[in-house]
Amino acid sequence: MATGAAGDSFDAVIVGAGFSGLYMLHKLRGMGLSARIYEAGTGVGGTWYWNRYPGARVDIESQEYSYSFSPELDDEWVWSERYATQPELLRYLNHVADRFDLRPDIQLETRVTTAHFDESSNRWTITTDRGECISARYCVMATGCLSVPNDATFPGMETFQGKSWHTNNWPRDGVNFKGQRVAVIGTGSSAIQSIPIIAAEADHVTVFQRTPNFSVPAHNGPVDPVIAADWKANRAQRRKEARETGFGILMVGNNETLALEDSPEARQANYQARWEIGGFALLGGYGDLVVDTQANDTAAEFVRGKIREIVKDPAVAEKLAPKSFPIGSKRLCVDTGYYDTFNRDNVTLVDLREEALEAITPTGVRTTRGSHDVDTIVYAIGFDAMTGALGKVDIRGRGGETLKDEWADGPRTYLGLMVAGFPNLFIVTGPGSPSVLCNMAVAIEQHVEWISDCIGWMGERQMGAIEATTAAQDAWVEHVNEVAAPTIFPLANSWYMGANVPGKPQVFMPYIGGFPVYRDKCNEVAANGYEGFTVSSDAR
Ligand code: NA7
Repeated sequence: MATGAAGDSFDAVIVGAGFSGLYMLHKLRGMGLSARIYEAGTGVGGTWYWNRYPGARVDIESQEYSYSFSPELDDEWVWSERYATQPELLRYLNHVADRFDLRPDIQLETRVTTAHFDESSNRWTITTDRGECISARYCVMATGCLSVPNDATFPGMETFQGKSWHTNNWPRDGVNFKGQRVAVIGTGSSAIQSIPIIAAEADHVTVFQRTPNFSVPAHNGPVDPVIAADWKANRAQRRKEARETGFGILMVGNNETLALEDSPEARQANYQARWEIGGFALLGGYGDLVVDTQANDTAAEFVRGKIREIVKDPAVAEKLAPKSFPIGSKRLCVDTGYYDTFNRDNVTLVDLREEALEAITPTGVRTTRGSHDVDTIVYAIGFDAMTGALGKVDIRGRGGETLKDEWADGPRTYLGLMVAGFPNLFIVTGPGSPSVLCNMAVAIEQHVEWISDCIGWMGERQMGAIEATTAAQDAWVEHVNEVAAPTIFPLANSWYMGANVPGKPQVFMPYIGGFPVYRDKCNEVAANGYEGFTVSSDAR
């Protein structure tokens, strides 16, 4: 592991050693630039380093949720499961770090605390929690969209006498639930993946649900040898096809037919076939599910029907059936045996809409209807998504303006890549880009390649600073909102909207115009000499 000395100077500092940071470092080094990653964790892997809760796995098929930049890497890495587990993904990212000899330029156990732009030198001054002060021409925030926990607190949390864990900061040695009474608070993806596994081990699990979520079966298992062989033989083509889909995912089999054009019987058969395939295939069922609420409701009702079929107690099934938002407007969960878990004798569902959570007590969880004594509490309450990690660093641009202040009413970026007033600061998969509404592997590669091309272009011309103009940023933000407005996405209190974090401005953050449209726009901007950016030639 590298250790930076005080006064180090680089062409670029990269914050974070997850999927984005590792590829960014590889690209910049390949261009002959000096770069260093600073990473808070004790290892590389980002999301897949921190989220070690039982059952953690990716919700996009492994073949697609991986880097495409190196055919050799693609050929030598064999995924064992259709949806890779967290340990397998972490092994993969460690393999990438070794294979491309990245570790000498990664400094672990170091949190970047401040990043200030110095207008006289057109460089960033970056400080860390180890007291280092580093200078870099460029600062790349590869800090992830879901990396800072939602720090919502519950009254009395500190009084609990048992053990408690957050899913996104899970102990490395795991947790032994044998003989334990466990409370799980939250029913998002992390809870939905972990509850079936915890319930199989614990004495009793009480699930505290504020909003029920839609979930579809993963039908996980070993990678289908036919699919593996097809991808091996046609990988470049399959990757290309994926990049031409709106969400950067090929294996959902997008159907462009409109839902209401099919008869109810044909729709049912289509949804059933897609339910049997598993995963996001259901949302690929019709071309209008994300834009037409009536169409959407046919898919939502299909899943509610499945919940009523699977869960034996009709009252519990009704509590689990989401009715307050369109399916897909919150990220669809992909599970293994989630609904069936509520048929177990040792699982109880507490509906927080009927009995509000009042406090955590020394012995458990108290609601308006009474106390639930437990030995362990699992907080699966999500993340301060998309802006959380950027807000944790004191980022100051021109005139000492802070990013926090600039974004007080919600994030504003040009293309989700840069912010007016913050020259030479790049964000990988920032708000205003497809990011979390795209296969993250696809979104990350496109951003890293755009950023490295931009840095290369600047270097060739000996330019000192590049900065988004306010006009281009305003127009982009307007476009992002315009595209989102007619869709189902603003209709949910989701983390896409910032609605899960108390006090956070509610703005739809990702770009929903589709990955190909977005990529073409980024390419066009670059081809036109970085249209919408001001470039100054004062390299010092
Ligand atoms: P999510 O999807 O944000 O889920 C968090 C859950 O925690 C959700 O059910 C929330 O209910 C619940 N929550 C949050 N705050 C509270 C409080 N104060 N009281 C009760 N319940 C609460 O996070 P995940 O980690 O599961 O998944 C995040 C993403 O990671 C996922 O979408 C995948 O992309 C991977 P709410 O719905 O807000 O009422």
